[in-house]
Amino acid sequence: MKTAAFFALLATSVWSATAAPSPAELANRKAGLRLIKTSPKDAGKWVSEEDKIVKYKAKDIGFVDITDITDNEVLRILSTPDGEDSFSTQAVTYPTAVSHQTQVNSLLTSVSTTNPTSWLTTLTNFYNRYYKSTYGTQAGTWLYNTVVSVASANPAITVTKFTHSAFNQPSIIAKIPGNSTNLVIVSAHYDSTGGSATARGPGADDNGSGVVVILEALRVLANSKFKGKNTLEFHFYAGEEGGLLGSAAVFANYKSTGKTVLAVVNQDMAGYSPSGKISIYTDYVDTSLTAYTRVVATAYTGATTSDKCGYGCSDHASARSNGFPAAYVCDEPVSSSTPYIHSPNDALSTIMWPTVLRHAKFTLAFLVEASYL
Ligand SMILES: *[C@@H]1O[C@H](CO)[C@@H](O)[C@H](O)[C@H]1NC(C)=O
Ligand SMILES: CC(=O)N[C@H]1CO[C@H](CO)[C@@H](O)[C@@H]1O
Ligand SMILES: [Zn+2]
Repeated sequence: MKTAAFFALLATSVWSATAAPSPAELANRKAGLRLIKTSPKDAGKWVSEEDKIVKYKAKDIGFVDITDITDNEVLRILSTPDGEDSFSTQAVTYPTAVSHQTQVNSLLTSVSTTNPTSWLTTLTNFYNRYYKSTYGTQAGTWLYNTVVSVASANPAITVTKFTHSAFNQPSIIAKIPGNSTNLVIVSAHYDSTGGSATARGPGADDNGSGVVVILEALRVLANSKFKGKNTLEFHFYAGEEGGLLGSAAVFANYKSTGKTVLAVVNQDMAGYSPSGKISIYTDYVDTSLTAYTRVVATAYTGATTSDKCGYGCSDHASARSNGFPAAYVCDEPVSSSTPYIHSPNDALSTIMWPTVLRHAKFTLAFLVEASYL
């Protein structure tokens, strides 16, 4: 109900439908250029695929590729400055304290870095996981097979490939059905770049680490045959480095099919933390869900830090722009985060395994607590 009211409100907003494409736009599209936005105020600029990586990603300039986004409500949110939003979403009241410690603590004893170490070794051994490369597709096949294998401990779990028309790397979604179809989602992207389409890109911290922590949470929940009140989903996105492409398509689909999403917690980098504290970012997110995420992280992993990462910094932006409550959890504030991302040096050897363990435990705790929302 609340969702319908939210979309009705947006429909009457000032954003007006885009006119038919101009000749210049058609020429840009025909030339294979992509339209990217680097801030709410940026109307967009046409750049090549390679420039997206070399001139933006590799320089840590966040952007969203809006070439294929046709939903005017989504475009309006992507053009609204952070903090001016009142469009956040489903009517969810998040608890101010955790309430399932016994169940969570018992499951946490099964979390370890044994499997994450093996998975991250394989992920970083792909030459890169660039979403338009054959390596990126091979990484997708390996990850799909691995998720299927982990999930097979509980036949109730489904694993699907969410395919993308513009590139071969699929997004991958595992689902643990609950008593309700309302969704609680944890996510991470699995593509990587080493600074250009053809560079070596091991992507260990960014973002192989996020992938293995949510996979470890899935492994423990599958082995325990966990079934919650809410349905739990584990999203592994393609094409984040290309401007949040995989997550944009997934959440556009969830919006158009009217899914109820109670929480999306995205992790991008979960393996390098000199401070030893989980960092919960506060810009372009849902404020209430972010507060709840901090409650859970503090209860199960201790003190947290905060930071902001700017426009289009990772896939939570796609959940948010499609009207879903999203939070972003990272391993460290920006200033002390890994110096190696988006380069060939983002290697397995730089991973801090206690950080991976902390994030895997947080992920599992969040899923179990939020399964009761
Ligand atoms: C799910 O439904 C079953 C059957 O009604 C019930 O026994 C169980 O407690 C429910 N689980 C949760 C977490 O609500
Ligand atoms: C390659 C990539 O997507 N890296 C992202 C990892 O996460 C940070 C935010 O913590 C982004 O700034 C990077 O773009
Ligand atoms: Zn990333």
